[in-house]
Amino acid sequence: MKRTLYILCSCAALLMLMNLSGCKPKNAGDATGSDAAEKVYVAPGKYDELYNFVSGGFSGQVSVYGIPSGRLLRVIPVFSVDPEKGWGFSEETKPMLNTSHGEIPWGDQHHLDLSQTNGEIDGRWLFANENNTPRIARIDLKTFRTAEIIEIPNSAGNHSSPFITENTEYVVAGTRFSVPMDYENGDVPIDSYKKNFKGTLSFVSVAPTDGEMKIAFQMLLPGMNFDLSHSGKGPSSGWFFFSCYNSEQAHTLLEVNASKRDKDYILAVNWKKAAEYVKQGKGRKVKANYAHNTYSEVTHSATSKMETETTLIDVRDFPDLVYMIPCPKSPHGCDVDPSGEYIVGSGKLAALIPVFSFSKIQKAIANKTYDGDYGGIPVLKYEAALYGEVKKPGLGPLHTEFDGKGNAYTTFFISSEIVKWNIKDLKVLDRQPTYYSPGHLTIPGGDTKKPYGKYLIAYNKITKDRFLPTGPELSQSAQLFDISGDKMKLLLDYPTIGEPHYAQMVPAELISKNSQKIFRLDENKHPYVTMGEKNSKVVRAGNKVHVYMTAMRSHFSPDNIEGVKVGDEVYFHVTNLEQDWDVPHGFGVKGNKNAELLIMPGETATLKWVPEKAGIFPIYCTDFCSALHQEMQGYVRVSVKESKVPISFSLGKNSEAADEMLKK
Ligand code: RUQ
Ligand code: CUA
Repeated sequence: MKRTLYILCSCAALLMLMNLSGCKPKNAGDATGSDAAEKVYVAPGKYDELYNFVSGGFSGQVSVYGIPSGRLLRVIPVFSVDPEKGWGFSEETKPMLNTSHGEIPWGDQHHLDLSQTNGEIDGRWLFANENNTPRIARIDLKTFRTAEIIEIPNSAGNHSSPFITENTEYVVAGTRFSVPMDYENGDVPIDSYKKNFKGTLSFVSVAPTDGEMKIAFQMLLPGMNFDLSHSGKGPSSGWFFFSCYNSEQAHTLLEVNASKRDKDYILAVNWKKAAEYVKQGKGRKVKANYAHNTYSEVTHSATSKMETETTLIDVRDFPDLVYMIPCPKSPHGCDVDPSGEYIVGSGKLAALIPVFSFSKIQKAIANKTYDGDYGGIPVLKYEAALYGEVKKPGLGPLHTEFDGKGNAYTTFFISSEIVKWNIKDLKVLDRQPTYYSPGHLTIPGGDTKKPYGKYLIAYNKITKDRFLPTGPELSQSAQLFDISGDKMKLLLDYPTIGEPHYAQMVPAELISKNSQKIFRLDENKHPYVTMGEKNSKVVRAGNKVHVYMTAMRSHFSPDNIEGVKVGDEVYFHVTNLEQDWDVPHGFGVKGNKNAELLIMPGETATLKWVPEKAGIFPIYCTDFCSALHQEMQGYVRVSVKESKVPISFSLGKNSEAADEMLKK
């Protein structure tokens, strides 16, 4: 009883500490002077120097900013439906959001990683994780569209994801929540956690040419929480490092019960060896049920396939695959420097930063310098793996990025600052306040072998008074720093979308040169494509009505449709015939319980509509496409169920019957 009380008290103290986030740094943190203004000013018509891809947190989407201006360029729908673009509303995109639980309209998107070749950003794909219903998405940077989503079975709260290996061989997914495995009976008492709950780390292979993802294998580990991860590089290539907390294996009141031990762990995983074992046919095949969704740029349609099996590597059967490195106080960030030698663990509740040495880790493994084991996994002696500690850096370190010039930059949530320190001598070089309580930060290429440096962006969790108030809910704030000099200089504050966690930045050139402008109409293999206006038509098949419609400045063909009946399933398959850059057409139907379509040049998209009452229903283009955009409209006549009105459609003419009627 006394003990519990003590724990609760110390926890209260801890919580107070955590809540100190609002304690305001002294100077107002203004990026003063024309100096800063000049550095972020991108003149009208000029382009930004970098793309910045920002995770959307609970918005489920990814946003794209230009840096240094901080201008929002685009929001890419990924895990959440987006009525603006019809994502998840058009028939073609609905399968992208399919999971083993059925179609899910929302996701919680935390981390992003750009594809790499030889440890450098190659500009091909952007990977995004989803926590809530574990998934990984691949975004094609030619089109800035989500091309693929794979669900991760035997996992819950896919947080340490989607970090990639040096040549994008694998993208990983580590479970935050340990849970009973999908292939077992999960109907167990929650307090049987220690016995029945397991953690998995999934290695998803990425095909080198088309990027297609596949769950190559899953590693089975004792129940605990996996938080973040980064791949080794250079000398540590072939290894992956995962931070883990709740080694206490608590299942309730984690803020107290998972903060008891002085140290949790960083798990070092030899993935190259695991991959070899799998290649040799080792590991156990287990039944699984997970969705694998792909979007085709040829058919402009997604397909969702249910997969049925994964390969499980129980680390207890393969003793040379994983090792645990003690890391103080509930480690969060787990970052590897550009040389691949130093691994930085950031304990959320720690007042120092441990830096581990890959070569020392290897030596400790070779010499079996162990400090017992954890659930059968050898635990290396802390000192044997440690390169050194950054002393008194600040309070509550979370994440670290690198500038490629031998410096590391760490965010501190509790003391609300960014601290620059030298990787070799571990001396603090500079500290700048942030407004307020930063989580992640990003430097262009800051987690690769070759950082571009120059800028740093802090993503702050608390905004308070930084912008004009907008009621109880505020946008989160990003802060851009110039890191080209010895001291970091604040340049710009700007609001973000959703709740950004990790982000990536990359010189614009690498991506803009490949950016696709249109889809070629002659390559459109959509099953309901309409090649040219003369082919437009309306076809009834039972209670289904298929409208083969075209859009061209400034009309739809057909634009008058009759013969639709209440309760019909009407499918508008709209092909945008334009072949010019930046001429999308939109499509909306009055009263439809659905979103619009936004159709790019050369693309076909389908909107489903089930009319519920008879009458005249306008349709129109929703995207201002020409001087006569406001003329781009039409009508659908809906008759009662029993009606005998035949299907008819037209563009630019009256029917003979109508002409007769109007004469009278
Ligand atoms: S987290 S604020 Cu979801 Cu990456 Cu550290
Ligand atoms: Cu087409 Cu407006």
